[in-house]
Amino acid sequence: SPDVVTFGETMALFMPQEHKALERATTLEQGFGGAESNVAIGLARLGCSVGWFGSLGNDPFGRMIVKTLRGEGVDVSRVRHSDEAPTGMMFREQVAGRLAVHYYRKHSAASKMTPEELDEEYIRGAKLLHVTGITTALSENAKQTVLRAVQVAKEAGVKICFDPNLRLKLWSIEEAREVLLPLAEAADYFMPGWDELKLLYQTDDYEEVKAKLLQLKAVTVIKGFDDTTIVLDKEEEVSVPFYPAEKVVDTVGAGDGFCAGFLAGLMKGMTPVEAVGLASINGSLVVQMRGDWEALPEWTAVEQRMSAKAWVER
Ligand code: KDG
Repeated sequence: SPDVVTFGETMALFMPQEHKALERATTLEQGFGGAESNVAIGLARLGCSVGWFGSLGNDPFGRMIVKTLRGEGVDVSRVRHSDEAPTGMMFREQVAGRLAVHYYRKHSAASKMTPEELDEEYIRGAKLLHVTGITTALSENAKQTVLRAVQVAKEAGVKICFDPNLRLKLWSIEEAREVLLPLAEAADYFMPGWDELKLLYQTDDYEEVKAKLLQLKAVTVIKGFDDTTIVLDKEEEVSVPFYPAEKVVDTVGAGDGFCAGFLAGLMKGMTPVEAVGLASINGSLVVQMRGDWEALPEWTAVEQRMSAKAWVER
């Protein structure tokens, strides 16, 4: 198995050119995105061994996704192509300067994934399993698939990384809490954004949130707390400033790029605080280009930036 294994739903992505609104667009740019495959591409570009799987439709979009991932060096040997259901789709547009996402993913191939389809040996053979809350919001069976994968990993001593990736278009905060908080308890690395934590724990008070997080066994990496990242566990609480972005074009995928950098750091033997340094560079590069993963850097580009690392302070 690859060192890092991840899975979830990856969708075809369509965006109007020149930031037009969808209602008026005549041409759309085609791409794809999915939180977990974004992470997988990020890891592969940083030279890590990584596999992504999920169900795609037996259709042109499914083929585009799997071919591109394969080309990026992601192991796609466990991907399924369904004849029964299509690849999910999403559309993005800028409306009055704000990003709007439209999903066409109900009854998609990915939403039909089941625990029985998991190749458990593939998970057992990895060093780390990465899952996100998006998959658990897709359907009951997709949620069960995540829970089973986490259980398999846990029993085999495979580390678990969990990004809640709260998507309130997919479920309510009450439903989300019930599923995401137990997953945070199962994780070795918990990667929420500060905005997500406020919603999950129903408070804006950092000290209150911190008290909850300290009950977890995980190292928590809080993204986006006053332009810093906080690494928190029972031994330490370290705030790492964001690596500055020269320009911000499209913030979608920043969290995934961050996560890929963090996991790559761990795989390269860094401490969580060091890995956040790498994660922050990765995240800052992603936001400077359109798309979820296109701007993810190769290892050499990150290495150069890391050696000029006066900005990392403990
Ligand atoms: O993190 C980026 C993802 O949100 C995007 O790629 C789409 O996976 C996606 C989702 O379900 O929102």
